[in-house]
Amino acid sequence: MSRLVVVSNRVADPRKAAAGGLAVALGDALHTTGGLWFGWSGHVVEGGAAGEGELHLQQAGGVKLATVDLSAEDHAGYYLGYSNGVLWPVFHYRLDLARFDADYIGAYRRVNQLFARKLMTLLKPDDIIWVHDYHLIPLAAELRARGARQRIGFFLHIPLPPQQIMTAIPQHEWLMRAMFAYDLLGFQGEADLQNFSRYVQAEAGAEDLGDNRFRAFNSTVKAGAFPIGIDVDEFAELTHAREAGDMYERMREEYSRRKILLGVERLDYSKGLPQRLRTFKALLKKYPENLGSATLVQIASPSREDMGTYSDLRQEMESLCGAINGDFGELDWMPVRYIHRNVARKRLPGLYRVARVALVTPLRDGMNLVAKEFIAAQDPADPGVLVLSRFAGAAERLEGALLVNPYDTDGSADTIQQALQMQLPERQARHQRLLAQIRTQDVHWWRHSFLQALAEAPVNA
Ligand code: ADQ
Repeated sequence: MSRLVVVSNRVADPRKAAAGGLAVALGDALHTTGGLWFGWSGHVVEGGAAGEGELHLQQAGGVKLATVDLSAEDHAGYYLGYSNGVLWPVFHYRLDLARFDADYIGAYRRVNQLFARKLMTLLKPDDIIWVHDYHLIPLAAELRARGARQRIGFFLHIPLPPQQIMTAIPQHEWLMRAMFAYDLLGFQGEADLQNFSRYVQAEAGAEDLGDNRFRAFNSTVKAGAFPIGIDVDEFAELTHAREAGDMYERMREEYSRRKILLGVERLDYSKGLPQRLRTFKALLKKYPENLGSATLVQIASPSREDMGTYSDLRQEMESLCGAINGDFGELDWMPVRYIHRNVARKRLPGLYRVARVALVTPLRDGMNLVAKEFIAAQDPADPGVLVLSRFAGAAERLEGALLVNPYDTDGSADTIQQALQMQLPERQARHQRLLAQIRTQDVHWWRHSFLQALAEAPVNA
């Protein structure tokens, strides 16, 4: 069996509980093949030379972890700059938030070259290489330039926008050419795959060879939609563990006379948080029977705090929450509980289970795993209702959720009211359908189907 090599911006020790479902799922595959996980160490070296970084090797059970430090200059240009200041906003359809600073692209290339150089020293000829996400689009091209002949696959965790948006990136042609150095490109959904197909045919004159194979720049790449899932059994187990149980009991006691609406995400502008608060305010105005009862528990964990757009969002959230509580709150009822912190992974299921309605309303999201975790954590005898944005990748397949357009404040408020009013038989029927879906396409299915497609793809080397 070939060894699996996973490359991603950050590396997690798969043995640690905090690592999360993705790390555990990749950890399984790495473990069985005696694999290697390569990425940035998370260390930023002040005054370090650009394009240089020390390589650290560590054994984590059967898995080898290889990480590289970054100089402060590279971190600023590659991570904060090009990855999160250009690619993240543009791929989430937010051209207005992109900063096309000419220095960023140099750092992005430099770090991908650094990774390729270091990784080459660790590769074996029959390795299978799986590269993850927007930080590393040119990695395969850099590896190929250094002689790598292994199979290389890429999975994009975030959306791929339509051609008209992609082409606003000054280096979009270079990025597109780099994608053709892979043997397999995986996207979250059919919409992303279609965007890719139209984009490469229109901009590169790529030939559609059928079966989602495209030929351009003297290479052939196979593309596919591989919607990521969660480990449903692991999550169900977490739901019954002590930490989740404690959380559930505490919340149930505290909110015994209320209906909890729950939001959980990183504080990111793609997640539609201000829009959600405005919708909640509209709900209270339009359906006053919710006054004194409906409580929005909004957990938003700190994310990319050293970027201006994120601190602006933090301020906006604080002011919106304050205004709603000030206008609608009573001495014995606060409409919004806003917590700007991480919740321990083991406690999350308890929170999901106590919620009557989950609000998963991103403006744009590759998939959204919170939606799936919420479903997995419900009590099938008395499940909560999932209100899901039509712009989350998850909406392509989660039939049974109530879909909303998060830009439509009034319409979304109506749908939330419908969720709050939904009777038990309908809640149960919807939940059953949702649970069946997340079980069919869980994280193991995702990994197997991607790796199988990669093993079958013709190699570009
Ligand atoms: P994210 O944008 O981070 O992921 P998501 O898919 O929802 O979004 O995953 C977030 C994970 O972090 C979930 O497992 C969730 O439980 C956890 N989490 C979020 N907020 C938390 C909090 N406050 N406290 C504790 N845990 C929290 C990117 C893409 C998504 C895609 C995933 C996986 O943007 O579209 O679904 O990768 O491919």
